[in-house]
Formats: sequence, C-alpha cells, structure tokens
Amino acid sequence: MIVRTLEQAEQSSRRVVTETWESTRMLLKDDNMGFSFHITTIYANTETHIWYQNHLESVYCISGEGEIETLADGKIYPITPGTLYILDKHDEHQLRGGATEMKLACVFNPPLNGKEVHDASGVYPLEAEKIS
Ligand code: 9YT
Repeated sequence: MIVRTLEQAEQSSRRVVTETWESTRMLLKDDNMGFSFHITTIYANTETHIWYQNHLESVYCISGEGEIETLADGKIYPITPGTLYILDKHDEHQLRGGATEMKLACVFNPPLNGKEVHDASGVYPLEAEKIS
C-alpha cells in the first residue's frame, strides 16, 4: 500500500506551479495504478485554455468558485463545491477562476508522469519528464 499526505507532497517536486494554477500530483504513472490523482488550485480571476487531446480528465470541486466554457458550443457551466465535470470527449475549454481560488481533485487517464504543463494549444504531451 502507498500512503501520502497533501502536506508532504506540497513540499516536494510533486508541486507544479504555473501563472494561473498550481497542482500537487499525489499519484503518478510510476505508481502503476492506471490513472493519476492531483489536488489543483486554480488562482482567483484567471483564465486557462486547456485541451487534453491525449488524456481524459475528471475534476471535482472541493472549494471556491469558477466556471468552465466548452469551446465547441460556447456553453458555460458554473463550478461550485460538489460539482464534478468530466472531459469525456477531450473537450477543448477555458477554465476560469472566480472571485475566490478553487481547490479541485483531478483524475487523469492515462496517468501523468509528473512535470506536465500546458503547451500553447492547451495540450499536455503524452510523455513528459518524471518528477525527481
Ligand atoms: C482542472 C485542470 O485541468 N487544471 C489544470 C491542472 C491539472 N489539473 C493538473 O495538471 O493537475
């Protein structure tokens, strides 16, 4: 069995920080579970263009508020605590942090290696560098 705490993981290279979000990757490909699990913070009043062409992702909102817009149809969905959104069609989207930062629990299939950040198209590469 594997046991990790968010507090420990945040103090290690599992914490990846960008301009609009940060994410602590608590469970990764190396753990051989077939998925990865992350606790992500979307900073308040931000917008991030995301398009996981190589991954499926489910996202559960623990706290805070924001919204997601799916670009294919222009639909906007509010995100509040208790909301789960499921990107089952590799949906290209804009993720917006609201007045308060959002804490999200995220699951990726296939699992991330550890160091992924979005490229100019909002994509994560299929194989990124592992955390050290
Ligand atoms: C919700 C979302 O996709 N945010 C971007 C970061 C991502 N959750 C990650 O890499 O952990």
